[in-house]
Amino acid sequence: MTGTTYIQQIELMQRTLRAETGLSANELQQKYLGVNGAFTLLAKQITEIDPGDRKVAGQPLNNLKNALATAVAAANNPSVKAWVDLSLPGRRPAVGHVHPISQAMAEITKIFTSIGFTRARYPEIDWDWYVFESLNMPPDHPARDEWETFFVAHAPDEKMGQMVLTTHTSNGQVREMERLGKPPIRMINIARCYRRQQDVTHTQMFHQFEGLVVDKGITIQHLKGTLDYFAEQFYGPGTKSRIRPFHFQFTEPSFEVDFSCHLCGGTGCKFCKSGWHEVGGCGMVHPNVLRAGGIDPDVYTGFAFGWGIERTYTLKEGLAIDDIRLLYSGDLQFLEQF
Ligand code: FA5
Repeated sequence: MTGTTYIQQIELMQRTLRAETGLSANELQQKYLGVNGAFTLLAKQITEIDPGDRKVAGQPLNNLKNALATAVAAANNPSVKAWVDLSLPGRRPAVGHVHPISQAMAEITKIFTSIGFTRARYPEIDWDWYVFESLNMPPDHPARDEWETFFVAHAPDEKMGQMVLTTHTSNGQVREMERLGKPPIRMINIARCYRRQQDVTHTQMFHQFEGLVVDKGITIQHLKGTLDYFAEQFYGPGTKSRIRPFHFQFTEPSFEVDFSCHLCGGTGCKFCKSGWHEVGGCGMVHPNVLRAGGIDPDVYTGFAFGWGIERTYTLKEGLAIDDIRLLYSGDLQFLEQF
């Protein structure tokens, strides 16, 4: 007999056992596990198989025999009330899937890399220099108050300052300028960020994606074109972007970015503000930031933008999530929907 035929016989016995719903535990013991039982007889036949195949063929027989012996023992144990029904179908193990924010990160990466951006990754625990000072926020500048910062208990560096948990992905701007040495730069930096904030629209740990483009002759038109392209790709055809004057220390001029609401088509509904959603900030890179990255602002210009992924994603069609903390609650009933 071949090993395959032997395994087929075990499978046949398994099917037969499943159909034995009318037998008591003692009858099953006698018919299958006793000295002349089906298992004993099949076990003897293993000597007919090629010795090299015996281990592989014998294992499933032992597994099945042990399962039946356990069930029979349990049924004979007076403390076990319920008879184990071998005919019941097995339980399917839960299969996980990629977290919705990781799905969004993959989608955002694809949208930008398809137009020539390169995905960058920079430290999530970084020096004050990259997070604030090189971004035109000298020590004690009041603009720093906006980033409710977690400081790391680590000896400060003379030039780099203190270590902080990155409050935004803008720390990648000067790092990318240093990495490349000179333009052209087309970076998309996606990372975790941290702030001392917690409510229905804020979490202490969240994600941002940061775009940075620096080259000769870059204007606001390039920025607006990129925002419109992203709006259509991520939210669907017909979605528009709009920029409103704002203030960031590291961009001049600076804007807040809105996308038209794809749920109401921009007419206004309970999910948006008069047809628009606010998603993040953007602007033309401040000359001081270019200088901090070793780039001459008289030769090159650039734009940058930065958005929260949680907010960007929850606005996507059909995902009207009213509390972004749910995303990190570990609640499977919630997460399995995505
Ligand atoms: C910034 O972080 C700027 N670095 C953005 C930027 C980049 C401007 C480049 C100009 C040029 P702001 O603090 O507004 O900006 O945060 C941007 C977005 O991050 C917010 O609109 C929001 O969507 C998200 N965000 C900020 N804090 C939190 C938080 N605690 N939880 C969840 N999302 C947050």
